[in-house]
Parts: sequence; C-alpha cells; structure tokens
Amino acid sequence: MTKPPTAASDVIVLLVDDQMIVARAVRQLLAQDQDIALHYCPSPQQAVERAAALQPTVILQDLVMPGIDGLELVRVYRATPATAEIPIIMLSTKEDPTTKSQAFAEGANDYLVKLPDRIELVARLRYHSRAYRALAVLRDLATRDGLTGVWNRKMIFDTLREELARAERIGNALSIVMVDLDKFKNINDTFGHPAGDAVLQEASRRLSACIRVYDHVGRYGGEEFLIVLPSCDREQARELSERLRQSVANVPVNVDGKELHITCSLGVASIDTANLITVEALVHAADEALYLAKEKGRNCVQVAPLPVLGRMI
Ligand code: GH3
Ligand code: MG
Ligand code: MG
Repeated sequence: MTKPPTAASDVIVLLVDDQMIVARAVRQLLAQDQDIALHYCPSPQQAVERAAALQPTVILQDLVMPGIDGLELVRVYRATPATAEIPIIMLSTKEDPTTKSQAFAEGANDYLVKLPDRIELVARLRYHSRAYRALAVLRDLATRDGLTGVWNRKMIFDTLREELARAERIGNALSIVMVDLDKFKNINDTFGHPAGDAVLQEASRRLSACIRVYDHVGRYGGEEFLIVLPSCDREQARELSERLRQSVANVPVNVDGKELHITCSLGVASIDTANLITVEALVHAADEALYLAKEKGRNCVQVAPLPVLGRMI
C-alpha cells in the first residue's frame, strides 16, 4: 500500500486506518500527485512507532479503530517527542461537533469527514506539510548557529538552565565545559577568514562527535563553545574534556589542501548534588577555569572546584 517517496515528494503522509478499503481509496485519490508520498499503517498499535521512524509531514488519522480510540492515539503522538509536532488530520465518519471539538482539544490540527473530496484532501495535506516544514526552518534559524550548525548562544543557555534545574530537582550531577580555540586569530591572519570558518566548522564537528546523545554543544561566542553534560560528574567531565582536547589537536584540519594544526583550551565546572547554584555562577566558574588553562600554556584542561552552598570556592 506504500507509494514510495520520490525526490519531488515534499508531502509525506502517514495514513493510520484499520480498514484496507479506506487506504485503497485514499491511494486512488492521491495517485496523480507526484509531490505526495503515501505510507499506510493498518495497525493502530504500531502507529506511533511508525510515525516516529518515518517522520511524515502529516498524519491522516482514523478516529474509530479496534482496540484503540483515535483520540487516545492523538494524545500519544503529542506526548512523544519524535511525533509531538507533526500535523494530524483526523479522518472520520462522525460529523458531530462534540467529537470534532474533542479531537481539536487533544491536539489534532484538522478534521475531515470520510471520504473527502480529492481537491480538499490534497489542498489540506499540502497546506499542513508546508506549514510544518516552514516551522522547522524557522526553528532552526532561531536555535542553531548559522556557521557550525550547533546550538546558538541563546539555545545552549536555555538548555543549560533547564538541565541545571532538572539536575537539582533529582539530585544529579551536571558538568559544563567551556572550550576556546587557541591563537585562533593567527589562523584568520595567516590563512584568511574563510579558512578560519572552515576550522570552526571542523572543530564543532569534532566536539559534537565526542559527546553522548543527551549532551549539548552550543557556540558561546566567536571561537568559543559551551558543552552541557547532564548526569556527568567532575571526574567524568575531566576525562571527557581530555578526549575533546585530543580530538581537536591530534589530527590537523585540512583546508584547501593545507594542513592546519589547531588546539583548544578547556575549562570545566560541575555540581555534584543539590548545589543550588545559578547558571551565571556555573558559567563564570568554567570561564575562570578556561582562563587558567590559557595561563598554563593552552592546549590543556582545567577543572573548577566544586561549589559549596551555591558558591564556587
Ligand atoms: P587565545 O588563545 O587567547 O584564545 O587567542 P585567540 O586568538 O583565539 O583569541 P582572540 O579572542 O584574540 O581572537 C579570537 C578570534 O576569533 C578573533 C576573531 O576574528 C575570530 N573569530 C570570531 N568569530 C569568527 C568567525 O565566525 N569566523 C572566523 N573566521 N573567525 C572568527
Ligand atoms: Mg581563542
Ligand atoms: Mg575567545
């Protein structure tokens, strides 16, 4: 029942409906539209998993299915991070306003009565997909650094604020690492600004490659990165920082056939459990440790002392 996506398909639809006959009818309705790829999931039990893996740009969701209520599924899509924002169009034989308002209240974006007119169905699928894609582009622009693709300064700070609050709430450790490329001005002065840009991109790739999936890297300033490490204590952060240092320094960066040797200095600051420290104080402590690393000759890691009663000592 799956119409394979083509390069031109910017509308990726996941139809969830237990009735094969509906899938066949929808497929017929969409047969001429080359920009629409239709995927079909007959099993409501597998719908959320399927949507999370496929990442459709719109879900066409049946309302009445055996075993699971369509509204219950909408609730699960919304509560699952991988599907939380995918537009959902309910597809139903029911036309009563109560059911419709329940669907919207659960987080559905639209409601169509089976079987909809072809023009209306296509228009709505395209409309929701475009809005969803546009939102993703805007979100990237608002949260990612344009040059390196890692989080921008605001996003990494917001993330740190959330992670620090969570660490304190559950009594977990948390560490941050401030990374600053050494003598980076020389790279620009000697090889030019575009070469400097390429080095920044490669350095951020290397830093990102060293960390775990639930860690976060952001560009804090020009040639400075901030890394947030949830559930990572001081010693683990020290070890990781040493690996980060090596991954930047061990292999020269190739820019236009030239091998550029780069190094970085790293400052680590951590909390163990319930230190009740502000984001600003923690970042300041990492900054001080970084400053010390620069003073000690660069290309090294320095670790701040643990805070006591909310103060770094
Ligand atoms: P230190 O070891 O003390 O950190 O020396 P440094 O030269 O790295 O530090 P400094 O702060 O003197 O210089 C940082 C340089 O980074 C200056 C600035 O032009 C450059 N820079 C900042 N942002 C960018 C960028 O986006 N692209 C490029 N190519 N260079 C940048
Ligand atoms: Mg520097
Ligand atoms: Mg700097």
